Amino acid sequence: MRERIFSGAQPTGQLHIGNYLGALKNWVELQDDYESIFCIVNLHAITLPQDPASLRKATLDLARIYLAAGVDPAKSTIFIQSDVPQHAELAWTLSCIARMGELERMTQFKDKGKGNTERAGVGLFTYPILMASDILLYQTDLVPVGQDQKQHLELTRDLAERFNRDYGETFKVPEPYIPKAGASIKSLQDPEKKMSKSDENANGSIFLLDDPDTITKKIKRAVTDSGTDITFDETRPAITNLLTIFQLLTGKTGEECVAHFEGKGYGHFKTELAEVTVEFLKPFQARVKEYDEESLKAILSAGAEKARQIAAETLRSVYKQMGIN
Ligand code: AQP
Repeated sequence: MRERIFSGAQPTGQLHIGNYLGALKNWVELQDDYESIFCIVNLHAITLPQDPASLRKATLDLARIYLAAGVDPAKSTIFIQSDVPQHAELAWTLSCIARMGELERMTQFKDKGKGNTERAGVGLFTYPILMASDILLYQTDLVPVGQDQKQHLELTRDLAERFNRDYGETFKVPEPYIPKAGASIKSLQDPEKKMSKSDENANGSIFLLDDPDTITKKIKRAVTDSGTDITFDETRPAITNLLTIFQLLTGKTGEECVAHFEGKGYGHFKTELAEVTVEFLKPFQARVKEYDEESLKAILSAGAEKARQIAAETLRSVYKQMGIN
């Protein structure tokens, strides 16, 4: 039997090139070798307020993005989280074995709660438990995610190990799959911060559906560091970030990229990066428009059916081990 991967993205805001390079690109590459399950995590989206009509639309639009990125429904299971009620059920169960202290250490809660724990939603606090539930329900071997999810993955492993220890072997303990390059694409406006959908400054992110003009302007306005060489250099995070995007979009090695830009300046580099990005996103954006609502819903409904079978079996054994049912 092939090993299984599970991953997902939230239908919040617009997906950016960081989401693609850190996660989706790897899903597509791994789907030939792994039994693959990809979820649209709409229950995670409501940890922050959402407009209902926009959320409904964004959920289907995200399915279009998965497909346009190359996730193939003939090879992979694609579904919407809320179509499989076991996610929320297992989350409750795991919340009974998770500890306040370990959740309080989650940096994403601190960032998104903006330090205001009095006003922050409880869902934002317990979100990592729902994520653990997503992964453990499918007896997942490998979870391809960006660097920002590493801490949540560690919590998932801790919860699985604790459950197995206290109630008997039930869950597979998953491994993270975090790519060497692209695991944390940075904001074009502040290379100390990750590129983020919820960044108030849209110039920091290249969205997958940005038009060519916007992409070119954003890249031209991207901040640069001191020094002029186009090289990977930890002390120059801005150029390292831009060069990483170039490397991953062209498929060149790091050395090839550096050699390619030897003796050239930022102006030349940015022009070429903008061209490469626009050319990469053009066919992608055309594919996004290919899926009508009916065919999309058929794919998602078949995916949910398959996911429910695996999820129900896991939840049955969890309840049995705990003395429920
Ligand atoms: N900047 C990034 N570089 C590399 N990978 C990234 N991911 C997110 N940002 C980067 C990875 O994308 C996948 C889907 O992310 P998500 O939809 O769960 O949302 P997120 O991690 O919360 O992403 P954002 O863009 O930062 O959204 P907001 O602003 O809403 O928080 C994940 O695998 C993630 O690691």
